[in-house]
Amino acid sequence: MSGRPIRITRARITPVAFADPPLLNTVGVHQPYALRAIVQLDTDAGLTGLGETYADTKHLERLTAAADAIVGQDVFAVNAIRAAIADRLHGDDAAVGTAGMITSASAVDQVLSPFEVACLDVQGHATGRPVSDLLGGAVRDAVPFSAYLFYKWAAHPGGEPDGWGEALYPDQLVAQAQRMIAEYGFTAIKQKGGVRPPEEEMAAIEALRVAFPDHPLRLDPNAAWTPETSVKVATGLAGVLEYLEDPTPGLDGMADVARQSPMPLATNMCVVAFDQLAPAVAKQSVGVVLSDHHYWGGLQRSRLLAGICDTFGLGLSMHSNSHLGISLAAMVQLAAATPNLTYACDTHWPWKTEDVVEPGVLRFVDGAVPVPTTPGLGVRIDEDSLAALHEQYLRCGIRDRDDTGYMRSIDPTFRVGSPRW
Ligand code: GKR
Ligand code: MG
Repeated sequence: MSGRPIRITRARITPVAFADPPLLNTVGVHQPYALRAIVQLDTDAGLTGLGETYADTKHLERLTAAADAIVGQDVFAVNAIRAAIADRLHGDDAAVGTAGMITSASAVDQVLSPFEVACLDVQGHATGRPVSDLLGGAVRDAVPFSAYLFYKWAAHPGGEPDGWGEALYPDQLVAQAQRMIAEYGFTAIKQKGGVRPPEEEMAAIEALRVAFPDHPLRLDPNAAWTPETSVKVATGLAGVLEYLEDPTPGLDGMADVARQSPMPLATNMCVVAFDQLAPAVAKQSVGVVLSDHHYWGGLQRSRLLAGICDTFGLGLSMHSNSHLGISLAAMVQLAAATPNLTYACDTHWPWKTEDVVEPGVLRFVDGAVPVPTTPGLGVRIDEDSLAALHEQYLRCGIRDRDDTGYMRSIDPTFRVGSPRW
């Protein structure tokens, strides 16, 4: 291989919208469409790399500015690309809530992420190696994911039922889990909470334990509980949960709960950026960090996070928002090359019915996605699907994720509180 740089000639950013069921969480309900931005990075070598990220208005504006700033950079010079993005965003880098409930992640790292993934995709194509090889090499040939259960309505108001049916009570959640596990083979279960009163959510977990005696179980109320409520739930579910995710807001509240909790606490809310790691370790707020390359600055910086977690004895899992195939491919390549990522990763995958990648490459076998071994991420864009989902974005009118606003358009009395119970 020659040492010639591979220079970025253009970064195309296409916002897309894909159908999303009415999944409930503590801040409201998913809108009928979820938004993503697809990045296609063209280079002077004729190779194009793919990336995927959020598509909220402010984030799109920053992506567009960054796309302009990185033209001419070498895809192997990710440090220089990050510096160019930081420089361009300087003065406009306040954290915004692009990921629903995640509000304090680094803007520079969020913007860098899809470009870094696309650079690695190009590097992989140029060298003939899968991205996992560029991250240190795969240590597993398939990446396990968990069944991600949600309380949900049967349909969006005025819309057609989505096929999954209503899930507001324990038996309905068990039915949801049974179907998801039958279809995908998941070997771990995550229950999204913060929706029903805590005792009902505990009953749902107990029902899942009876139905699935051997599946590790997790509960994530997205900081909906006071420390006192959190401790009650944690002690009530001793020996049942593998970890309790973000029961209460803030590093201090989490530390308070952690001291009294029989199981580890996990987070994708109070540790979402590098500067939050030192205080979290000092306060012993969490036992497990859920990584997410979309806000930790891409795959290489997520490996850096993994190293820090390893050093300080923190467990590592992986967070998910509603996403498409480019993101799943990136998550799989990263997880394959991260030895200490020992928990089954989160994914919203079963909830979506549309995509922008050619089908067939990403599939679930016994709850795990076999790691693509072809060059780059291993997925290819389907230009017709990309165009159709872009049209859908233009038509649907949604420009920002707003679970609370959508919920209030249906139930004007809906109140958000963290903590709520
Ligand atoms: O999609 O409603 C959702 C989730 O609640 C998501 O917004 C969270 O970011 O899944 C996430 C979590 O683990 O907190
Ligand atoms: Mg979470």
